[in-house]
Amino acid sequence: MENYNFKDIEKKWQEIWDKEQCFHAVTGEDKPKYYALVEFPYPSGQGLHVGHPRPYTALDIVSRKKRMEGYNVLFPMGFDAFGLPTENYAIKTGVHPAIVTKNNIDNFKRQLKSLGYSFDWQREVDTTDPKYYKWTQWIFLQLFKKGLAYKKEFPINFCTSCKVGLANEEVVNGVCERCGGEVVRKVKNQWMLKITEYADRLIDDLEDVNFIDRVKTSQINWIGRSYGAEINFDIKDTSEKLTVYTTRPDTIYGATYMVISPEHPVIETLKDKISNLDKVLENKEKAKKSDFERTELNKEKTGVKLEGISAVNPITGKEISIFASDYVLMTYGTGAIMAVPAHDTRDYEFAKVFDLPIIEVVSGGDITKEAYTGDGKIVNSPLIDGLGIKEAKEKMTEIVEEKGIGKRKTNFKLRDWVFSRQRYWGEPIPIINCPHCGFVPLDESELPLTLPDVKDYKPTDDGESPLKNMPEWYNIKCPKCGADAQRETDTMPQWAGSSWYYLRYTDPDNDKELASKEAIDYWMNVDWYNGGMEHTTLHLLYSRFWHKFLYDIGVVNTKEPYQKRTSHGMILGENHEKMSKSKGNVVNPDEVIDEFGADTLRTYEMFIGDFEKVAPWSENGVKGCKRFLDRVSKMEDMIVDGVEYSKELTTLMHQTIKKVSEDFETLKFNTAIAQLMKLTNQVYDNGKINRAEFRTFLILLNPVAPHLTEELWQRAGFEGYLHDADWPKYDEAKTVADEIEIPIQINGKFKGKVSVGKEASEEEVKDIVHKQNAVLNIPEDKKILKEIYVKGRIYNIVVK
Ligand code: ANZ
Ligand code: ZN
Repeated sequence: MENYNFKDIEKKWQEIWDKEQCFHAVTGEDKPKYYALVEFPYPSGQGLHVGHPRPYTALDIVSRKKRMEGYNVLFPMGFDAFGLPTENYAIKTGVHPAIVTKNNIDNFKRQLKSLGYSFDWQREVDTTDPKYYKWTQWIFLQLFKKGLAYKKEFPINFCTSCKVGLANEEVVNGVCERCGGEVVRKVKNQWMLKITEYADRLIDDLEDVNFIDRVKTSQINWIGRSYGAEINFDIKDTSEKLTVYTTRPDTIYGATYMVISPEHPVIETLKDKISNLDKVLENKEKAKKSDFERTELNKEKTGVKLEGISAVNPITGKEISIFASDYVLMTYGTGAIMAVPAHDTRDYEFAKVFDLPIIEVVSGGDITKEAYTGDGKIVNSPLIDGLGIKEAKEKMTEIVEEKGIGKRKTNFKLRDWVFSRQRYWGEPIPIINCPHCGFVPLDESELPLTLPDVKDYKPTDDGESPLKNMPEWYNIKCPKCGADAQRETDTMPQWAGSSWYYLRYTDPDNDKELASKEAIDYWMNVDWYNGGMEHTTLHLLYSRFWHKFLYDIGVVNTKEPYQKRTSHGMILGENHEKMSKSKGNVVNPDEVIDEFGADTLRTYEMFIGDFEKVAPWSENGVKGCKRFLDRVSKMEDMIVDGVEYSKELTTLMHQTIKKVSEDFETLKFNTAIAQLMKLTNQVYDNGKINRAEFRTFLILLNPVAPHLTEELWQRAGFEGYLHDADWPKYDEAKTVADEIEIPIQINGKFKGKVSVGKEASEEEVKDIVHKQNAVLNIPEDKKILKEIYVKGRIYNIVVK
């Protein structure tokens, strides 16, 4: 091949793969199955980003290799197409989001196909297709029927710019994750999902899966399980109690005051006794900020003392003051704390502002300077003095339980999942609100409940969904009692559709079930799931939660959806910054493919660096990969006959098969490619490659550069299609060279090399060295004093 004509070659093979449906996975085939999954994209108007091909190529490599190893591989693709950008575009242009979505999906598909992925396109899913979201709604109904979906007045994070309620995780650094707009607290009646019921299992079952450590850690931290106690503090001269949650019952002797959240209900209960109620209520008004702002460590501590009431420390019997401050959240623990300023940084700062007593109860620090949060022995605490923190915690918990003033308690940072969105472009929530019957689920036979056409996609002025403008849609008779009732107008969050899509791929056209039992049993679990680090808290948690629920109601057969989870690093612009339009450093994959070809883009993105780390784009790097493939294409001119590996290349062939096979499984795509480049260089040095070697080489490179290798395979006249070939095997013994090169030194100076058997004795080596006198060139008058052979390393000669 003179010119590596990638355009024709790539087009040709993509058409063949498509026409012959080469990568269609058949359920139930009598081979071991392998399910490889990548996160399906949100089909934005911008099209594919060069970040997408990194994970997609990686698992395409894995999938292609697994097929050649004899697995029945499921490698599906689809679109997570509900969501805000499409809706915002619809608001701006008036074009129906379904049309925008269709166009965007078409564009994404064209781009994905132009990259030559071995996706099974027959199993494509689209979360906005009523045939798909019928089952998203069905899952919601099952959650509702099991009491796991409920509606609650809830102070939510409300984005003032998107005019939409946000889950905690959509609030990043106090602003809206999507638009950067200001987020305020707003009380709204919201659908919630009880993910907290699964909190323990979501942590404990991580034991049984193979997720990379940082992914496991992000799940565990997000759930935030802590062990402690709830302890009751009497409010003096009343029958009321304040219950606190503490992880440090061992420090109770140091609890010199209490703090309640400004929203705590005791304020209402005891309003007649609180003499400065005005100030207390004013403080409550001021606390309407995000949890993030309220708990920031270095934020100035503000609050107000509740005059007229006080509490009693149940262990010391001392009277202590009660404050209300926004650093205590109503949404965590009991909304009240016992403050231990000597050993808690926030309490310390607060005590300094309000000049409150600080009593050391753990030795080891200097509490005149700062809170001591380290380890030490308990002091100033008669019942537990001298104990370490761990034993003291346990002992104090027992004491508290014996005295009947508290109990052991496990707490979680994880909150229930706010499942309502006041938006149009999402799955309608299939619930009817009847004045007599309350919330009535839509009959399952009426699913899917499809989105009606609306005139305007904007939320209403008071932030309700555009469906709230459609009485003709939401007015309905109650299915239970026939009274006038209303449909729910909130829609589901984008997280809904992606919480179970991996199940739908197993049986995407089923209209009787979300997927057949046969398909689920055959394909699940997902063997390997790769996706972005940014999805390893929420998406992963939500889908694991739904999966566990589906397990509990007998729909799926496994406790966890994903056996293995890995994450790739982001691809940055050439200037090492995140790619963005405003920075002008965005690379368009279409342009790269047009100029260099899909195989080059694939090779480059796999060669770009350590898969798990961020990597800056480099045009020179792209060109380097193109040169490599050009060299590969010219290898066909160097082919010589041979049915087994030649003596010169045997070792390198076995080494390469071994390295590539292992590296493709362990995210080391870059070093696998480097090894293939090394082999290529050797072939060029030798000026030839035999058919057996070329055949193996093409198989090894195929998962990375599938078009070029298929073409070369066909041109060389090898049997069938390359992607159907068997993955080559290596012989461990042959990965170590039989012959090794030994440098010769005379008086410490390098004089040349000899080639010897790797197990050769000193005598044999000496023999060879002396036969090569030309290399040594020792003058007649010099006398050899000593010769030393360091086995396998070096041959030293000392002359006089
Ligand atoms: C006394 C104490 C002493 C505490 C000490 C800590 C250190 P994690 O580990 O995150 O669960 N706390 C409890 N409820 C709170 C709320 N609603 N808002 C703000 N803070 C709250 O943290 C539990 C600790 O956070 C609890 O233990 C409590 O302070 C505080 F040396 O109680 B601790
Ligand atoms: Zn009714």
